[in-house]
Formats: sequence, structure tokens, C-alpha cells
Amino acid sequence: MSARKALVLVDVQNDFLPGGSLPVPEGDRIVPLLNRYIDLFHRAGLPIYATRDWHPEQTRHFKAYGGVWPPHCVQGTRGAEFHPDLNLPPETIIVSKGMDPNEDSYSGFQGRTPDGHTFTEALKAREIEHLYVGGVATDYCVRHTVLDARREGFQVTVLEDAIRGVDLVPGDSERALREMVEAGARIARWEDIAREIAARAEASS
Ligand code: VGL
Ligand code: ZN
Repeated sequence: MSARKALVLVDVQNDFLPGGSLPVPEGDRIVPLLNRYIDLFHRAGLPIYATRDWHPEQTRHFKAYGGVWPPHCVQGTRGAEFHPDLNLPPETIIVSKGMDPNEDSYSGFQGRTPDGHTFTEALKAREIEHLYVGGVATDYCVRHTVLDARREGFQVTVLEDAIRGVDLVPGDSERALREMVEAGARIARWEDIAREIAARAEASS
């Protein structure tokens, strides 16, 4: 039997997309494809997790308090909302991170579900073994989430066509991808995944 799968959408929030306070260039271009992935997994009956950066107004993560970033994704603001075109089904499980004013928390594995469980606990409770990861930013939250997922023992497929990076230093996203592969993540695209997930759905129906 194949590993139980889940889709993980990383930080597809207004502030990380063009028009936001910390925009990932072309970050909005991945939204239509993310919606296709969402539809694919949802139809196959597979769970969908959406991580979100969820900062207090004052945090060491922000420039004004010793960090490197402009304010972004402050709890309850429009910038912290998921992109309005992202079609998240109501069953989507939200994983919030970055609430601790002393921590950056780039990784979804530093986050909590609404009932207070860690991401790992939530995934284990559903016997999920394989994560399919898309979103932003390739060189920050996607990277940290994927590396932590590998450390926690999950299989990981990075949706190469559904991620975008910041590239504060040119080449950061490419280096991040290489690092994820070295950590054992697999890189794939829509063509591969559509076949894989559709085949699974038929086999189990
Ligand atoms: C992120 C920078 C600061 C991310 C979060 O979601 O990749 N990047 N906070
Ligand atoms: Zn942040």
C-alpha cells in the first residue's frame, strides 16, 4: 500500500504576494496552479494543510525589533489573510506559526493547529507519511518546512512549479532546492502529481 499523502500549502498570504509588505516576486502566479493541486487532493479525499505566518505586532522577527524583515502577516490584518483567489476547502487545517515574539519560526513544524497540536502530532494522528509541498517562499518557509519534514521522517515531494522564492541573494532559491534534494526530498511537477494522485484515487474507489 502506498504512503498516505497530504498537500501542504506554505504561507500563501497577501503580504507575501505582489501588493503585500514582503512580496515574493511573481508569487501570485502560482495561485491558479495551487488551486489545481487543491482540487486534485480534495477530490482524492486527501487532507490539505495551509501554514500561515501569524506574527504579533512586536516581534524580534521584524526590523524595528532587531530582525531583518519589514512588518508582515500581523495577526488579524488583511496582509495575514490567505490570498483571496486561493480556493481552500472548509476542511483545510490551518497551521499558525511565528506567534512567539522571540522566534522567526520559518518552519510549519514550529506551528500549531487550531486545537493546539504541533504539525507533527496532527500529521501522525492521521497517519500521514508523505507531504506534497507548495507555496512561498522557496528560500525561507518552504525550505525550512521541507527540511524539518525530512528530519521528522516524512517523505516529501516539492511541487517545483508551485513555489516561488525571495532571492534576497540571487540564487538563494536554487540553492534551497538543492539543499532540499540533498535532504532526501523529491522534486516533481503537475504532470507527475496529477498521474500519481489520480491513480491512487481510482485504486481506492
Ligand atoms: C517568510 C520571511 C519572513 C516565509 C516568513 O513565509 O517564507 N519569509 N517570514
Ligand atoms: Zn515572518
